[in-house]
Amino acid sequence: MREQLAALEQEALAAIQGTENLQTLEDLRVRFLGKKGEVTAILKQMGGLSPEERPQIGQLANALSETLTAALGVRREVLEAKSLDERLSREKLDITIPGQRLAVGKQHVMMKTLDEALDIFIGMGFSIAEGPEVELAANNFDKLNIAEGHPSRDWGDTFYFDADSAYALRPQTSPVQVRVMESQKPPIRVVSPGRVYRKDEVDATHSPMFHQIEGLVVDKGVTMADLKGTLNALIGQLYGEGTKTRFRPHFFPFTEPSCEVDCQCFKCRGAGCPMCKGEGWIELLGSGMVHPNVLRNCGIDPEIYSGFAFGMGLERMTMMRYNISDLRLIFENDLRFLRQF
Ligand code: 2NL
Repeated sequence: MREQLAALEQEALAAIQGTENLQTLEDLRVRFLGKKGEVTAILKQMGGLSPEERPQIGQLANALSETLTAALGVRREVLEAKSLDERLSREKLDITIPGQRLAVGKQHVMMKTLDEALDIFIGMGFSIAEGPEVELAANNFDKLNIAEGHPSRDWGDTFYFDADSAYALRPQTSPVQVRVMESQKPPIRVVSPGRVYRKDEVDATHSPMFHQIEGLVVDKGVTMADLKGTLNALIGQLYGEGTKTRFRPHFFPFTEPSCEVDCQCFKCRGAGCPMCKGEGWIELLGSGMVHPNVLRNCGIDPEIYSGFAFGMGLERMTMMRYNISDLRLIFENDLRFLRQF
C-alpha cells in the first residue's frame, strides 16, 4: 500500500505539472481527490490493514492529500496568471489610433425663431398649448365660424382623411385654442405653435406643410387696445423697440373686427426696397377680436367675456430674420445651409 501511495503521488504530481489548462486541472482534482477519487479509493481499502499499519497508512494518505491540494493550488495560480496575460495581450488597446469624431447637431434655424418668439410670449404671461395635427372638422372649421361651403374647407385646399370630411390635417393651429377654451375657464392667455397643412404647390414662398404660432387672450373687458398693445410689444421685441406698425382692416371668419398687422420695413426703414417690394411695409400677422360665435361655440359667454387672437407664419418670419430667399431651403435639410445659423 505504501508503494501504491508513492506511485500515485508520482503520477498525480506529473499530471498536475503537465496540464496546460484550468479545466484539465479541475478534472485532475476530481480524479485524485474527489469522493470517488483514487486517493479516497485507497483509504477505503484500509479496512484490510493490521491495527499497527492503519494509522501509518492513514497519515501517509492524508499527507498525500495535502501535497496534491498544494500542488493543484500552485498550478492553478500559474495557469490563471498565464490566462490573464494572454487576455491582456489579446485585448490590448492601441491608444494611438485616432478616435471617431462625434457629429454634434444644432438647433434648426426655424426652431431658433420659434424659441425666440415663445420667450417673448412667456415674458408677457402666455402659456404654451399644443394639440393634435389630425383634427376634427368641427374644431378646424365649425367652431371657428367657418361655414360649410367656405373656400378653406374645400377638398382642393385641405387634406381630409375620410369621405365625410370629418377629419383633416389642421390647416391652422386655432383648433388647439378651441380645445383650450373648451377645457379651461377665462382668464386665458395661450400661444399654440405647431405644424399646419394646406394643399399648396411647393415654390419659393409656399409649402403644403408649414409652421404657425397662434395666440389667444380671453378675459372680462379685453379690447382692441389690448390687441394693439400686445402685438406692438411683440413686434418691438422681435424687430427693435420703436419699430412702427400698421393695423389694416381685414376679414377672417373667426374674428370681428379683424386686421392684418404690418411693420415698417426693417431694411429700408419705410423708403421702399426689394425686401418690402417697394411698399415700405412688411405684412407680419393676422389678428382680430374673437368672434362672439366662436366664444359661444366653445362654451364661453360672449356677454361676459371678450378676447383677441392672432396668427403668424414661422417660415416667413425666419426668412426675413435670416435673409433666406427660398422657403424650400428650410425643409431640404442640406447641412451646408443649416450649419450657417
Ligand atoms: C392668418 C392669421 C389668425 C386667428 C388666427 C383665432 C383663433 C381662435 C379664435 C379666433 Cl380660437 N381666432 N386665430 C385669428 C386671426 C388671425 O391667423 O393670417 N390666418 C389665416
